[in-house]
Amino acid sequence: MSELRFMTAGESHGPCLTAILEGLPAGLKLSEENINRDLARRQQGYGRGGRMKIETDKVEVVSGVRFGETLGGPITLRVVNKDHGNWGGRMAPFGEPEGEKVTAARPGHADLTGVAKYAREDVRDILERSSARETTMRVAVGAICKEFLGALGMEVVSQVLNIGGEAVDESTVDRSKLGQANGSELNCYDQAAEERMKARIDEAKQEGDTLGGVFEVTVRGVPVGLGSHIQWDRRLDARLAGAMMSIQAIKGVEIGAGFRCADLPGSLIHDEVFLDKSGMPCRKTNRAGGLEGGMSNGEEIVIKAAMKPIPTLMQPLQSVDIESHKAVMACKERSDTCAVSAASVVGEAMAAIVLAQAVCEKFGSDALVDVKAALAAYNQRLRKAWVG
Ligand code: EPS
Repeated sequence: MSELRFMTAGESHGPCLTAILEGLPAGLKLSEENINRDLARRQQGYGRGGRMKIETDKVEVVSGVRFGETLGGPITLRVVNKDHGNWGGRMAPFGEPEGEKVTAARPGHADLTGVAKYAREDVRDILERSSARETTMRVAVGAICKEFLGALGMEVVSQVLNIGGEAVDESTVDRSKLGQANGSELNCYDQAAEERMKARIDEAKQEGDTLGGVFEVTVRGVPVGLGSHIQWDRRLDARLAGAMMSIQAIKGVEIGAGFRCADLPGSLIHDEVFLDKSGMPCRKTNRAGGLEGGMSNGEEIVIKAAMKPIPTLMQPLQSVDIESHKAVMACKERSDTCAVSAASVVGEAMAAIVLAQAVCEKFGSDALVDVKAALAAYNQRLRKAWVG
């Protein structure tokens, strides 16, 4: 298995968020601007709440990089929570507790199960870590992995397909434009659908409600044969699905035709194989979503993820108080009406991390120059086998 791994730390209103990424090769050029660009993309989106007006997430790289190049050692990243300054001593690591306890658990959040499992008496002890603010660090780590994949000719892009039932007409989307800035406030490539989505978000906000949706992540330029059919935990489709499912509020993942595979016969699902002009195998359809037998087949990898509506409702749902054990309405924390476009940026990051892991497994991870040479030699072998 790959040595590439990462871990995040930090509470939503603690002093800062941190990540350590280990296992990327040395010699990869990095720029803070590219990491910060993705951090800013994650913060944007129609329907985001007040917190995003306070924060301007900027990365600090405090290890593993020298003069803009990776050294091969653990890369430590930090993003300061500006809001921490407004919280006085309420998130202090030591000293007497300050501030009111949160005791009314929100249905749909980690609150109720978290206080039971960790024996806490303040829901804040749970919600601070379960908050999707943690995804800031996944995006920073993912931005670095994207640079690595980019150096090998791969690209990770995304689009929002559905918000609260307002869906994109996928037949009108020019897929070659995915990843290009188009002025959309929802990372959406169907303008008419975006207008409907925004109206739906306005309506939900008015009603004190929240909305989920669907986003899609596409990875282009993927070499044939990442992942493996050999063992369950080496299957790339399983690893990508798990990575998507690990994003807060994700309730469903599809690869390629996904659940549609259940309705259609094999003749309408499997992608027929042809020879391209140069004599290499190719496919004219991609219902497999670029993955067959747990391995990349060289087509675009296409993953969809469904996000549930955020559980913090301004018109709260019925719940229970963990202290008085009385029926109460759930607590109201400042929150977002909809964060599906933010989640699409997190989806890109998770896909990039898993792909970077799989690349390192197959082509090595000490020096970028050696990884590039191993990939080139492999592609040459495949071409030679077919074309001579
Ligand atoms: C988020 C920061 C949070 C929320 C949101 C995501 O900030 P705060 O709690 O200070 O408003 O806006 O988190 C949730 C909705 C949640 O349920 O955890 C972020 O940085 O993305």
